[in-house]
Amino acid sequence: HGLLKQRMRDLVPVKQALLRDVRKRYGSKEICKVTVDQAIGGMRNVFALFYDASLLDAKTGITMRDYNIPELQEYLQKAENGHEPLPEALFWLLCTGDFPSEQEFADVQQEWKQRGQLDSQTQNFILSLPKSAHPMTMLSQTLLYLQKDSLFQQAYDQGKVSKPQYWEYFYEDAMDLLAKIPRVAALIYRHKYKNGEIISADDNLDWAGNYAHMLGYNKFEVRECLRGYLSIHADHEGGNVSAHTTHLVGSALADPYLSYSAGVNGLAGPLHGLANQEVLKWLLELKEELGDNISNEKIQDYVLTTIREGKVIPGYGHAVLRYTDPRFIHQKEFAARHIKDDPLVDLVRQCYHVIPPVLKTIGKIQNPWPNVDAHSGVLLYHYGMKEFQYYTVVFAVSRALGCMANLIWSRAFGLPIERPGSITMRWIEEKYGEN
Ligand code: FAM
Repeated sequence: HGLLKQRMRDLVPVKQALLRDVRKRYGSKEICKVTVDQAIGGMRNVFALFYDASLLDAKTGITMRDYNIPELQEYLQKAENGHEPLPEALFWLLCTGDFPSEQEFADVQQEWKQRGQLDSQTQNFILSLPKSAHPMTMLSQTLLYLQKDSLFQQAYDQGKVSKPQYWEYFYEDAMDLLAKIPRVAALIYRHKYKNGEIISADDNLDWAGNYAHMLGYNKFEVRECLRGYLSIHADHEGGNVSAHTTHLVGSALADPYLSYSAGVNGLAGPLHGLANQEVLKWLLELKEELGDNISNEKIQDYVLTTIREGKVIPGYGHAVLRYTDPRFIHQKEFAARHIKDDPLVDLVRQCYHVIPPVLKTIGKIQNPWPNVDAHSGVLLYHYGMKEFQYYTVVFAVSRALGCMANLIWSRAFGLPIERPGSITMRWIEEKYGEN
């Protein structure tokens, strides 16, 4: 077994005892009240999920195991001469709450290399998917294809696994899934856009660097871009659609492949992860219509026209955040360090100044500030990945880290099947009606 599994074996009983204690002491305390408005309005600010690896603050943004994005960038391992955090290190942190030592970090990296091989049937499966399918659909389908390899599912089927062991099987599946997902994602890209010309993995590279390499991008800067990208998108607490879906489906003891395939389907919605492809589309259409050197006033008018047409401004707004997303800032700073004179990157910067005041004038929008998706696409576009339908797949490779860490812990904590109650219109009227 790898060092991470050993560490988890030490940690699981300790944290199980902690949770039992928390439950004993605070189990009957009230977290929040739920109004009829909240039930109808997408459950905003209903705190009814237990999800331990990350927490989102409306003002300051995400913390993963209590560390914010700049701290993660500072403390996690980096590549040689690199500035961006490495996702292998982040996964250790998400699982254990501690930063890995060099040896622990190297061990996860090594394990993912060993587990990452795609056999020829899996490659053929991907290469046989219809090219007209959206890359997110291909990813979800391939995760379902790989489900036959689920050790949890096999052991459960054979009656070999009891509840205290669930997490160990989830762990094995999660590690396999994480090891394979960049290779699956890269092959989907090569199949859909590059005539199926496969680029083999380079075992000297890290997880994210290797993903860049297998996609066909070999500049150090692109690797760095992906290292940062895959780290900052990893987790955003439990209530977002992809994390919540994965968690919910997993609660029925659907294995990690089934659970994450479901999460990926949610991420593929335009109000969630697909927003990053929508941003690029919106920016390119704006440029097409308004040309170069666009004035602030013209952008303002364009924003108002988009909204008048009944569409959203992709990349802006958030269900929880009420200020600029620190993940947006991270990418903006990356661009400032690495990218000079790119008209689209400049346009994103200009939009950052111009769009929020316009959105503020539309009273109903709770958060006029940019989210992570407002920036990520232009970075990939800059480095030559023009196929913006693919961008959410990169998000999905990253989100697997958070979803898998949490899924393992959900089984380790022995959390039950999730089953909230629902109400009808009649129920509301009968309970609160005048007579
Ligand atoms: N452009 C236009 N209208 C917007 C808007 C935007 N960017 N953001 C919110 N609104 C509208 C929203 O559609 C709603 O209108 P109706 O009442 O007519 O339905 C109203 O403002 C109130 O919405 P809210 O309470 O401010 O936001 P929600 O919590 O309902 O929704 C988002 C949050 C993210 C779905 C919403 O802001 C949005 O659609 N943004 C654009 C899509 C996007 O960037 N999604 C990515 C979110 C991201 F962080 C992620 O998941 N990866």
